Amino acid sequence: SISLAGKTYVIMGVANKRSIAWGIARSLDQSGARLIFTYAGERFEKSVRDLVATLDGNHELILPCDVTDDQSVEQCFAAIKEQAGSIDGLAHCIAFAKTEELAGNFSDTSREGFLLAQNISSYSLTIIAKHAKPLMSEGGSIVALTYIGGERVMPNYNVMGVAKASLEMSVRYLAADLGRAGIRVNAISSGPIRTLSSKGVSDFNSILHEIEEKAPLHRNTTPEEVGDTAAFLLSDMSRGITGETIHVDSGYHIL
Ligand code: 0WD
Repeated sequence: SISLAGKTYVIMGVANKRSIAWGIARSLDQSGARLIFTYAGERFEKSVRDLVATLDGNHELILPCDVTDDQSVEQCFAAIKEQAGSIDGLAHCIAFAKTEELAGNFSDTSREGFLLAQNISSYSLTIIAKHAKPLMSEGGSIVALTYIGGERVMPNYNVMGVAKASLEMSVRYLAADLGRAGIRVNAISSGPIRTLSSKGVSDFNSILHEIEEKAPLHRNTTPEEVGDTAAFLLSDMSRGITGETIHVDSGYHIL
């Protein structure tokens, strides 16, 4: 694996051991990086702390960060600055939509549900980038997670597909904005993976089955595969890449 010894990264969005953020955490931990974790609310604190204790490295900074709350984000990054000084990058692995809007007719999407999905799943990247920027004075790398439902219509992905389209465009505008500061911003478009969040997508099993049937590699994506690509994007190996969306999806997107 890539060596990330001496580097510090913030990982946002570990909910449990199935989280894609956890796959990223394991890859970065194996590469020798120092990690800082953020979780959404109190109910996730214990499970995140217990999981982090199982990693090889000693990662002590584990902080709350509710991305719907400007003050929470500001306080989180102030604490990171105080306790870690600078960081080399960040992984944004956060999304949310109401379960009832991940099924049925897209035209039934409520205003509130639409705005909630955009707020947590897309706008959050921008406010995080704003607060992370001063901590990356030597340059850095930001990675966000997206899904092909943000490029093409996929069954039941609905309001989240629109939020992912917005997230992917935010990646490009942020890349253009932060490039002068030596900060790169990229997305990983992951194939479907069974997690807490994906459980909310109606008929998720058929989506997994379709990948096995049709994707060039005829198997589903693992969190480790996404983790290793994130390690690459967060490392200097990818120094020429910004504003990009890399598909880690067994090749499904070419079909
Ligand atoms: O098939 C999949 N699972 C795919 C997921 C395919 C392609 C992309 N993705 C994306 C998701 O859309 C998301 O952006 O990967 C990212 C991570 O999702 P996941 O690993 O599938 O889901 P999960 O394990 O439920 O993690 C989602 C996180 C949780 O972590 P924390 O530790 O923060 O609780 O998003 C968090 C949620 O709690 N989250 C929030 N974090 C901060 N503030 C908020 C919030 N207000 N709301 C939800």
